[in-house]
Amino acid sequence: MVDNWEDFLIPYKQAVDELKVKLRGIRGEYLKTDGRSPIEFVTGRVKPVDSIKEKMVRRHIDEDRLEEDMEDIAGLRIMCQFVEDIYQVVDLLRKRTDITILEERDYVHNKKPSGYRSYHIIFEYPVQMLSGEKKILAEIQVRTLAMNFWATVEHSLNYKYQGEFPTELKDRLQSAAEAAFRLDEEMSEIRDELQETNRVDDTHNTRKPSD
Ligand code: 0O2
Repeated sequence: MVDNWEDFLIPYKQAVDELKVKLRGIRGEYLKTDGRSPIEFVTGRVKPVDSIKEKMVRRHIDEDRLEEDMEDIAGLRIMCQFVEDIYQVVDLLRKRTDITILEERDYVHNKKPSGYRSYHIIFEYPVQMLSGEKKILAEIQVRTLAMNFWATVEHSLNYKYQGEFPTELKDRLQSAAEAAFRLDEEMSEIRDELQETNRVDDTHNTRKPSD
């Protein structure tokens, strides 16, 4: 049983705070070296106690098994401009030595029935406590700005409808999710074309007049 929720959540809060700094640091480093970053912005939160309790009921998680069975008490989100950036960020996370990835769920190319898309990474993270090292479970969701827009709005509507959307609304949300994904694809194509144009221009500009 959890005697004191505030105490129970201390390592999770520590992990979220540390990881926000680290991930924002990567963005800064990218901007300095490449002029652009696959990470647009980072958010993080500790799951509110009410949501933990609600999820314990929904997923039949025993309070004694919370640390092992609830993976997203500490949650980070990384927002990217392009779908390709998501995979660049995932690769980067795979190489880090301060996190141990336990599971990856690619809901970007395997969307959920609701239409939801994101790349989820479940990992173990060591937090240095007064009592010594404590390994906690945490989740990072990596998504585009368009995926984040859809998920944010859908989540707030979900709250209102308690997950029981009328069929028509469910269908419209699914097609809105597809529209968001088409927007992502279109933006990637525009970027590719611009890069190709710049590449051709550069080639012409570097040719000597006699060429
Ligand atoms: P919150 O409030 O964001 O913390 P389950 O929750 O059972 O569906 P599971 O297997 O625990 O899913 O993990 P999954 O599906 O990999 O990730 C669950 C989290 O992904 C959710 O956390 C949401 O953050 C997000 N998510 C998954 N599906 C949807 C969706 O259809 N719409 C939106 N907006 N977000 C989704 P929580 O704890 O449910 O909620």
